[in-house]
Formats: sequence, structure tokens, C-alpha cells
Amino acid sequence: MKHSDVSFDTACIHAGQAPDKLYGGVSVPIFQSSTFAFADADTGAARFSGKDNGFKYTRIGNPTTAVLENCVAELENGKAALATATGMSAISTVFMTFLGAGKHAISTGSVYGPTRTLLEKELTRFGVKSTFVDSSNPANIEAALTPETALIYLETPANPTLSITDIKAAAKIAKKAGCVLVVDNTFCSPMLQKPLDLGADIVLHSMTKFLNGHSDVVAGILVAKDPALIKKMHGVLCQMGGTIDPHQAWLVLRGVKTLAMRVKFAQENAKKLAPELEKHPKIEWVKYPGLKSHPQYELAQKQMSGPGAMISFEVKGGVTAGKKVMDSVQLCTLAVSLGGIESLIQHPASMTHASMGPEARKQADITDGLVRLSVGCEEYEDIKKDLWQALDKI
Ligand code: LCS
Repeated sequence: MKHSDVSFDTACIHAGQAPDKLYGGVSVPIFQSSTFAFADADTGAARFSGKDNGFKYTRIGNPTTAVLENCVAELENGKAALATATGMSAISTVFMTFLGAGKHAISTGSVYGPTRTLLEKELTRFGVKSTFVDSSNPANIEAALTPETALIYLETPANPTLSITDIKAAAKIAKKAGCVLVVDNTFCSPMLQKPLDLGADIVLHSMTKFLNGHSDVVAGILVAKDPALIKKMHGVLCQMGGTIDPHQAWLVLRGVKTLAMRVKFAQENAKKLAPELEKHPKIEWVKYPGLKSHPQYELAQKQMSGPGAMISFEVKGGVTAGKKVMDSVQLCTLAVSLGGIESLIQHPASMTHASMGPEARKQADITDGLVRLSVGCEEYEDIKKDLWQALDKI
């Protein structure tokens, strides 16, 4: 059954999955095996030469992982996918595949801290240059192009500013310049945004977040419409070694079954919370794609099928007041990560985006007072009561 034949919500439960052929198990079996026996030496040789596509070694491929890859590829309207040990493993694989000495990358300035650090501090050691731009204005992407630009990297909505980039406009620029367009779709999940349909070449996720959704796994994935791109990245991943473990892959498959339910519920909570937060007398500003005050509100309406469950805000009184709120919540958990079933609150400048350093944060508009809230699936009134009592403590 293909996603095109059923609704997205139904596809989350069934995509890429059928009862197992041996015993009819409804849940996909976990093939917890590092290696796979060959019937004879010729079969082994055929598998390594690519004439036979059977499994050989779990770093190179695993049946449980393959089911997850087919499932997420379908949900993203892609043709092929490559699961990885973490979101950062997906990101480093894409960079190691398409960048190299003398090559140049253009990236959204406000990206997950370690993504920017990887480009800015690690890959520069290997001769890669990067330019970070406010990609919410596509002209900034175009202006940063050089003859060496090989890759354009977008995070939209961006972590943690929730700034939004026009994927279609960026795709036009990438196509004209002959470079690969990569979109980190972690904040939306395929439920709310389909970058491949908007012209991106590769979409990636930290599956640690909404796709798995239970704050109990770290994992990543890369998806493309062109299987040749996935094949190229698979080659690099096999050498780099950032393969997902089959048990982790199985846990994510289980999480994906409830993706639509979780995202809808959390998003409903966030849609109610954001305007109420915006009116609260102790709040300086709120950034949420579903608010008319969001600078790219119109674009969000066009590009995303919903505004999501991530909210950023600043409390009057800046960092000190923000810390008081984070120290005073009792239901929301003070922790990094996002997209879990539980509400999580954190301080990007001192936590997720600390590695970027103050200069890069300033350039990316990540203020010291910004507090990020990943709205979970608790009852709305319980979340609101908790936040309001924490705001009262200031
Ligand atoms: N992309 C985005 C947009 C992310 O938010 C993260 C992690 C990653 C990639 C990396 O994924 P990982 O390797 O952790 O699976 N973001 C985190 C955050 O905001 N808080 O803690 C982790």
C-alpha cells in the first residue's frame, strides 16, 4: 500500500510494512544480527559485488532498518532513504558526500548549534568554506553563491528562531547554480512539510524528535527522490560508520505509527498557547509560525500544512527572568531535545546553541533571552497552568 493511495495518517501506521513472511508477526521483527550467513561462497561474492542485493553486514544494511527507510521515504514522498545513528550522523554524511577541499556551502544562519559548528569549526580543517545567511530572504542565498558552491543547507522552521525559508525559491536558486539543496525538516516532520515536493534534493531528520516522539532514541534519516543520491551517501556512511542499530530502527518504526496523532495533538496545544503567551503581561515577544506577528506568517501558511508544536519566546527581564521561568516549571521538563510526547523547555544560548559562540548567535538572531518550548501532548490546561505559575514566580 502506497501513501499516495491512503491518507498520511493511515500511511504512518502502514507505510513500508507488511506482516512478516515467516510467522506472520504483525510487528516488524528486530533482526538483531550484525552479520548474515551466505548459502555459499559465490553468493557472498555476489552480495559484495552488488549482483545480489541480499543482506551481508549490519553496518551496510539490515532488514529492520530497511523497513524504516521504506516507511519514511514514503511519508516524505521520496523514493529512497538512508537511516543513520543520529541526526548529526545524517548531517555529517550529507556534508562528507557533497563537500570537500575547495567546496563552499551556504547555510541558514540559525541552524541547530552543532550543525553550524560542524561546518564552521570542523569542516574548515578540511578546506571547506561556508557562508551563513538569513535565508528567510532568498536574495541572501543568491548573493552568497560562489563558483565553488556545492550545497545549500536550509533549516526551516529554524532552530530555535523559527525563522522560515521559502524552499521553492531556494530550489530555483540551487538548480540554476547546479548545487544540491538539503532541507532539515526536523521541526515539521513529514506531517507538516514535504521539502522534496517543493524542489529540495535531500530532506533529513533528526528522528530523535517528532518521528520517534518518545525521547528514548537518538536516530537520523536522509531521504531523496533520486535513489542515486542515497546510494552515494550510503557509500560514505558505510565508510564513516554512523549506521543505526536495528533495535533503534524498530523503536522509531513504532514511534512513527503515532506520528500523526501526536503532531496533531501537540500542534493544537501550541496553537492555543502561542496567542495566550503573546498576551501575557510578562512576555516580551513570541515567535510561532501560526501567529500573524511571525515575519513569515504568509509563507508558513503556504509552505506548511500546520504551524507545528515549537514556540520561542522571550520574557520581560531577559535571561534572568527566562531562567526563573525554566527553574520554576513543574510539569514541563527543563531539558534539551524536542518533539517528544512531553513538553520540554530549554535555553538555546547556554544549551543547544552554546557551541556556536556569541558572535554566530548574534548573527543568527539567537538572543540571550530566547526560551524554547517544545509543546507536548499533555492536556492544554495543565501546560498553561504550569507556565503561568512559573511566570508568576518572576
Ligand atoms: N537537526 C535539528 C533541527 C535538531 O534540532 C537536531 C538536534 C539535530 C538536527 C541533530 O540531531 P541528533 O543528532 O541530536 O539526533 N536538536 C536538539 C535540540 O534542539 N536539543 O537537543 C538536540
